[in-house]
Amino acid sequence: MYTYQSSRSLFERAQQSIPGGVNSPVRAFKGVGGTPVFIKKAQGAYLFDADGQRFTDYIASWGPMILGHAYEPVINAIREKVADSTSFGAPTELEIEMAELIKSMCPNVDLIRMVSSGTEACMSALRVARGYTGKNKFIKFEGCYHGHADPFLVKAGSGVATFNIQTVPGVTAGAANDTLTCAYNDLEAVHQLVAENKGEVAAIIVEPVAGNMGCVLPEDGFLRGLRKICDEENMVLIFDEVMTGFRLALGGAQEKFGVDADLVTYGKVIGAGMPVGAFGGRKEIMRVVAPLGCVYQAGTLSGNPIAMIAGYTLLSELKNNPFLLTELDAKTGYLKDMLDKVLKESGISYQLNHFGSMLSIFFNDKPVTDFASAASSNIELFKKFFHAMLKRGFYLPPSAFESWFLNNALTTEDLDATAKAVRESLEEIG
Ligand code: HOZ
Repeated sequence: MYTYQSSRSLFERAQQSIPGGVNSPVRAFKGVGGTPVFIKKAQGAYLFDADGQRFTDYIASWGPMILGHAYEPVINAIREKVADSTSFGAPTELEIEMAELIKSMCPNVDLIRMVSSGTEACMSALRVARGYTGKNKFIKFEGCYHGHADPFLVKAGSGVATFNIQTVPGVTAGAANDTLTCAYNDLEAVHQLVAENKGEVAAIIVEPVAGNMGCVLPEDGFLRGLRKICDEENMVLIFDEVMTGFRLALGGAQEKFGVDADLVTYGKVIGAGMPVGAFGGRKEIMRVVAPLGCVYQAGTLSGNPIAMIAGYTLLSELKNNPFLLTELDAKTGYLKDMLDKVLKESGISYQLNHFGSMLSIFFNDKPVTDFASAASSNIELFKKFFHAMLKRGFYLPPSAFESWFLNNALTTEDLDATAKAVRESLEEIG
């Protein structure tokens, strides 16, 4: 059973120097209560806390650890590269190789620019869409999270939803006025927003499978419908693949759903967990980016050699061994079926949303298809469930509004043990 010994004292100490004791809000555990677990290291499918206690990891650093932690080829590549210095602020051949590799997996990406985070990628993609179309407004969906740049912090998911922050102080009305929102999966509402703002909407940005309100799937025709609206109205379709890119398929959600976006954003996955992001897409749009065009975007650490070699190694592994993603999906399907059985037997109302290697349990008797339905779930029960799992050594997302991410280091024994822990946890809280 988990004890919080070192984490408690580290959390107290952290709060003296870091806002809320953490460098990203969700990990403070305010969404579930209690003391955050301070991690010392991770290997394969497991996290180890400051006391050396082991947890089976179901967040995979929020996506990128697709093949597990400290994946040997990635670690070896970083070790070798770091001896050549950690940053140059000048171009390298490796950046070209990285761009070429991504293009080989995502055929509709003609040009791609590296940045240092998913936030930066989304913020830059939006600027590009605005610069390209000459329009200011854009549509985002309630409960979707595209990083913390001002225009996206309107009805956002992830920590904003977890802490129920209605309006983010510091985001000016000027920055937020051009953000139009409607419910995920509601194509009719998108049509209405476009009609009400005729000729003013530059882009639609969407998580093609949402992971920031828990895992919420696009309904049949939703993504295709967005594509059609963008084509008809000369708007740029942006897929935020920070969570889904290279995880759902080599070509991400674009490949999985057969829908091409105009611009795509990626995050930590292309650095194998190092601080990286990227945005890319059709060349006629990407040509507006400086220095080709005047849409300015820059970063000294963009294309950082250590981040590039880590990401290049991970993505090459995935590309050269396509069975890895198939295997991961199969493992997730195996776990999902066991969870379904265990949840059904518990008699507790639930929804199990699942796509590829992402899943979420919502304690809800109605389907969860958007933020309103996700938020109508029994959050208090989720909190109890989270802690019941944690004390059994299973680290789930510490928020009812985040997806689980599986990694391929998980063994059948791990998955069986997870199902057993879920059964015990449900008995405990039911
Ligand atoms: N916003 C991230 C997941 N949606 C959480 C980031 C973190 O706390 O590390």
